[in-house]
Amino acid sequence: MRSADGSTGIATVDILLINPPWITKDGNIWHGVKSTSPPLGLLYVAAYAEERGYTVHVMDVNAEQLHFEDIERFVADQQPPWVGMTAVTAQIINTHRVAGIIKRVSPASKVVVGGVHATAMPDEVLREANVDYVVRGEGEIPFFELISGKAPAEIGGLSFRGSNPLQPIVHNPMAEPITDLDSLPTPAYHLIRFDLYKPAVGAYRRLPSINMTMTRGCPGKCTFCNSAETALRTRSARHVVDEIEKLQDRYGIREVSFYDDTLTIFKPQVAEMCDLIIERGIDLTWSCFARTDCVSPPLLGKMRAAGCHQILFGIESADAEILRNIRKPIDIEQTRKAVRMVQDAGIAVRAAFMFGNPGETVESMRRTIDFAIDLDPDIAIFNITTPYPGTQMFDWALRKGYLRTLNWNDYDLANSVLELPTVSSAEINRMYKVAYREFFFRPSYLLRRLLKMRSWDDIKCNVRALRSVMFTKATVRPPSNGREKTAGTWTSLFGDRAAPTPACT
Ligand code: B12
Ligand code: SF4
Repeated sequence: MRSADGSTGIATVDILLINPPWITKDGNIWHGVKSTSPPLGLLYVAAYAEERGYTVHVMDVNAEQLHFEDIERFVADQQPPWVGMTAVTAQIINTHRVAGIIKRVSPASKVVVGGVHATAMPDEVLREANVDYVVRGEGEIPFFELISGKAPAEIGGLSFRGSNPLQPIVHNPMAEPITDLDSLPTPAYHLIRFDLYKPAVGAYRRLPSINMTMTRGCPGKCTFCNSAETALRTRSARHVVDEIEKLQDRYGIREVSFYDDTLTIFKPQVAEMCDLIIERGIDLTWSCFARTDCVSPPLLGKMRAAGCHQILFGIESADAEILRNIRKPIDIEQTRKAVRMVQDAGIAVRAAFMFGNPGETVESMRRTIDFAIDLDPDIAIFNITTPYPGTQMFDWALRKGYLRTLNWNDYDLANSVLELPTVSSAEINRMYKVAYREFFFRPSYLLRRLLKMRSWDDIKCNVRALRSVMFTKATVRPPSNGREKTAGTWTSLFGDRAAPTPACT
């Protein structure tokens, strides 16, 4: 490893990690809602390498509002031997653009891409010559092994261009999932500027806020989700609470957004975490994601007492047939009960719904909107179904010829990229707008929001959120050429549709 040297053109960092630019388009509901969270995956990879003696620099292009020229200047000046980038699908086109810049101004830098899109589409990512390696799945160990000189052929989860013309891209078997999550260091939050981050409007109570995870993986089988059937593991409650205290000492954090897929899947550990927060008198507010079949009144009581103020449930649809199609067959009466249970415990509910799932019709979307209004969660989020690469839904849609576009910039949940035989994209987009307007512009809802405002910041946030709802519009892309349109039968799309929902431990 090289020592630090301040002079131009000599690397002062061993590794540059970049969160590439995220596209923001008019019409995306996130447009105008200024929020961004620390790139947790990159910070885990960074911390693991730092702990082993490497110097790391993180550029979060979105939070720092950097331009391509800023990246170019930094890379030209620093010539970092290793550059790692993370990407969800909607970032991958920009990731390649950044990779091109890196190779142009620092040809010796090795470019590694990880994250959910690279994991799903390693061949595609490596077809671009500017990318040298793809790390599939958890990145800490494979990335460290790569930079420390282990032979690529021996690194679990690594994909790279090999020398065999018959097999130009080599995909090593996946690395074993990290079982002892307590062995991982705290994400390298010290490498980012805390003041630049803020969760989405309505999703937090206090600042500074931080995102963290207790668990990894999800046993759910949802066809639209990249987390489906991934190895489920948890950190110990003590490890999480120690980390919270450390972050409070270092950065004065007052709020945590738990970004676990379903935090409450490990009920005993979450209960223990709450007990520890209460016992140690930690002043904290926090939120998390959960499933409506993974909460119970005693747990919710503890969560509330430990500072939980909001839970996000992915409810998706009010139509039982659609819920079966997407392999999330939770009974809507159970959902109704869970929402009441959470609200009775004094915790707010943020409910997420999807439009445009297999089997969707105008009537089913109407039912979903009516259900959302009747359920009356504190906040609702409506998304347009997007079949991401790596999901069952993507494979199915590709097979059936239902994808309107393979331009990944359009895979941002505010575009209709699926063309279904049961409903047109135009109808989906229309109902998407109707949903936002009908849900948020109810006088009773507006009054409730108004009464909850406590500060000037609250008012500003709410006005921004309402403005963005008012101007929400989804985009319809023209169908891609040669797309084969076949009518599907919705009853046997994903095999075991009525698979049992995952049991909470
Ligand atoms: C929390 C969350 C959010 C939060 C915060 C995102 C953030 N910036 O932190 C919010 C709500 C803001 C959000 C927004 C979006 N999200 Co989101 N989100 C998640 C969620 C639930 C957890 C992310 C997380 O923190 N994971 C924990 C970290 C540790 O895991 P990780 O990022 O995967 O990183 C590990 C590996 O992937 C790898 N790795 C990652 N990067 C790199 C880089 C290198 C170099 C290496 C070697 C390895 C490596 O190593 C890491 C450590 O092991 C995931 C689902 C999931 N379980 O991952 C969805 C998920 C990532 N989100 C998704 C989507 C679609 C979005 C949005 C596009 C939605 C929208 N329209 O706005 C935006 C995109 C915003 C953006 N630019 O990131 C999809 C992505 C699907 C896809 N193929 O694109 C996911 C997978 C959910 C799903 N549908 O299945 N999201
Ligand atoms: S329960 Fe949530 S995180 Fe798990 S597979 Fe389904 S949508 Fe994904």
